[in-house]
Amino acid sequence: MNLKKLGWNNNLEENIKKSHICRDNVGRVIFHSGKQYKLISKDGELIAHLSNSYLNSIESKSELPSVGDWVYFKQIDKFRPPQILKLIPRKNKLSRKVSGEKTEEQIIASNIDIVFIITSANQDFNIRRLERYLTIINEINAHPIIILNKIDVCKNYKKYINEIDKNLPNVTKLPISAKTSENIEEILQIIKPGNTIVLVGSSGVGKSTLINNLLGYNRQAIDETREKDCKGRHITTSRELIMLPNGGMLVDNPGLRELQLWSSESGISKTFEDINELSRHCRFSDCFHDTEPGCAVKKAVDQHKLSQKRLDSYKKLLREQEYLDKRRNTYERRKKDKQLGKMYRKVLDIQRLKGKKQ
Ligand SMILES: Nc1nc2c(ncn2[C@@H]2O[C@H](COP(=O)(O)OP(=O)(O)O)[C@@H](O)[C@H]2O)c(=O)[nH]1
Ligand SMILES: [Mg+2]
Ligand SMILES: [Zn+2]
Repeated sequence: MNLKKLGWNNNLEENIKKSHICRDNVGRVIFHSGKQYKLISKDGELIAHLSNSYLNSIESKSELPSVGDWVYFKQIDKFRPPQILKLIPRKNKLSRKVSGEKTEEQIIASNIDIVFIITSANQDFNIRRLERYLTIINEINAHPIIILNKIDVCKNYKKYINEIDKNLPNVTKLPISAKTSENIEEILQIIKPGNTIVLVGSSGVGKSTLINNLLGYNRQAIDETREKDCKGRHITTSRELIMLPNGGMLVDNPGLRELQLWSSESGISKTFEDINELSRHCRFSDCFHDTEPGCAVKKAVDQHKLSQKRLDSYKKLLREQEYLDKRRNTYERRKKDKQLGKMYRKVLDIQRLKGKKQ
């Protein structure tokens, strides 16, 4: 197996050199379930287990290897599967807040080059949702590409393309049909050997159909039952790195329905560069673009140079970010308090033991 085809690069090479890790002992996570990890290495696929030393060394779940991560593994004795000993630092990671009340990070995939944002040319299409995806992707410095699918059943799909042009300038977009293979060639040209690509988008937009088309056989389950309401169900149950025949790797996604921002400060400013640029001309540097006098952003809205909806969307994402930052800070402080408590009790125990001995 050629490691470069799996995404290996100079940065990673430098990294293992510094840690004196041999290239024979690095693998990329294709899939995992609990402590069991399916890796692909120079010598092909193998199953490895997370070592106890790894588990003991981490402070939060986000430090566990996830799909797309590079890890250092070793066969310690021949009676046990190879052990994962270390995580090789990630270039980036796509994460979300775990669903529900907890403010904890859940990693979807790591070391990502490109994200395909799939939408379909029907009622699924929603500029605000695309903006949200873009914010998250820009934050992690991956290259976003909007894919407008199902153009075979939409006579006037150009109106969606115009909408993208108008609202999301400078974003690469591609109209396709995963079913009839229209423009599939262009997608294949985008994907270079060694590229890691994550597919995001609501369920039913055709992510699995597109993957099957690119692979040339039916690997991913497709839900035909709800085709009429265009919604689809989540039937992709596990996340996995899928190798394409011409090189390149894809990650299909189960359940991104409630995709929430995790960290996205720079992602917001990159996605809303136009608003950022305008705000430099506001009279007050901390202008909320609300009722302040001399607001250049509001002026642009009045002059129809910027849509009110885009401004609302920008503010909404900022508010969400702020709320999440606060919650995360509280969560992290509580975690630290817990750790301190644990340490304190340990010290007390040791002192007590010492006392007994004397
Ligand atoms: N007409 C048409 N239907 C498609 C296309 N791509 C996917 N579909 C249909 O959309 C439904 C959901 O597709 P699926 O790949 O399961 O979506 P996923 O939830 O995003 O993985 C299925 O009924 C597919 O046959 C397309 O390009 N054109
Ligand atoms: Mg699917
Ligand atoms: Zn302003």
